[in-house]
Amino acid sequence: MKIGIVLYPTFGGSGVVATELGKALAQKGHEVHFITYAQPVRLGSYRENIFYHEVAVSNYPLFEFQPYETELASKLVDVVKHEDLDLLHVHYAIPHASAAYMAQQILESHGIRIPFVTTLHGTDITLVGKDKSFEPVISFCINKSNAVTAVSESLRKDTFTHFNTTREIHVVPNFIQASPVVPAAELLERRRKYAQDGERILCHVSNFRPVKRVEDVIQIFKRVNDVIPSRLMLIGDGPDRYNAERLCRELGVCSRVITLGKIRDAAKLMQLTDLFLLPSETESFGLAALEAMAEGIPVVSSNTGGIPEVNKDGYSGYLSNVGDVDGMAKNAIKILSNEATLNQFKTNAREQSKLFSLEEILPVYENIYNAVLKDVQTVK
Ligand code: GMT
Repeated sequence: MKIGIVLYPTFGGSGVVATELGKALAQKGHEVHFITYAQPVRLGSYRENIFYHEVAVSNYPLFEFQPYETELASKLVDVVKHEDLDLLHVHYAIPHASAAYMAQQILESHGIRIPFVTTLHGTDITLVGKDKSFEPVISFCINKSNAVTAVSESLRKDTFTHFNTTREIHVVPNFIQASPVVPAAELLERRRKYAQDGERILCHVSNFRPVKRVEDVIQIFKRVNDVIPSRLMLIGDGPDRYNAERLCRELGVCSRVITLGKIRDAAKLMQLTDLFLLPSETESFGLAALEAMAEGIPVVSSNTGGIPEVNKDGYSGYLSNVGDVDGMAKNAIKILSNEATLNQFKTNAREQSKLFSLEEILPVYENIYNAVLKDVQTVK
């Protein structure tokens, strides 16, 4: 198949999933064309069967806001036509599904039929979607997509709650490619750069948006560090980084906190840690938690949105209500205070992550692609 993938190229989970999916499809022999405004962060170096088409964003002075959606739709028309694509897979309803719909209509007028699959990731539904002004466009795009997927059952339900649609939405969870277990001696050596022997390392990875509640991360860490000598590794950057650093100073824990900023391959650092914190306000899935679990790192998280579908309470970690920093700290201490308990949670976390392996999920997407292609051929 020749597949066009439209995504946000940044560090966000949707971009990561879309890029990893494209890489896996290419490895299986499909021809994959990424179409977006910058090189996707996780794309890395040259790979066979992968092509990247950059959408040039104009800076014509008349436009105070550049018409990205229109530029993307034009690029899609061009790439579908000249690369002879079979289908488009767009990640995010707006502006990607709306641009795909526009491209589909234009191509139709040229006698070319191209189906598009829309994957809903969360922010488009749970955050943006709550701004009612977007509702007509998002509902329309969902209804016009040739197939729609959502990354969790919770997101699927939210979509029906917030949008005017009754169409079928397939739940296709995010996935992870299992990484080889790193020998303990090597991990210990690398971990000594960040913590002394006997200390625990807690970790948080996000884009530091308010929805991630990074200040809760600091509050939880303070409570844990009061009982168990620990370090906190913060990976990522965003609007709440300043608030997080200010709170560290206020609570007097700065010297215990390692703030690393944006890192392309966060998993290499996550694997040095003992516990992942994800106290988010809302999370359609929580890919970062799954990435931690795949490295054998248990997760203490909130119980919001799709997180309970990923992190199993009392098994791969613990769940608490949003904002319950005392409860999350208690749970963290429960996991970290005893070596045997910690090792059991680490094993469980890795086991739980296997339910979301790439090998399980890739064929699900391929089946959806085949079904939409069949539908289009039948209509022809
Ligand atoms: O919230 C983020 O970190 C970014 C955001 C995105 O759009 O890339 O993530 C959303 O999609 C991820 C991949 O499906 C999910 O794992 C995240 O839970 C989801 N974020 C929210 O729902 C807030």
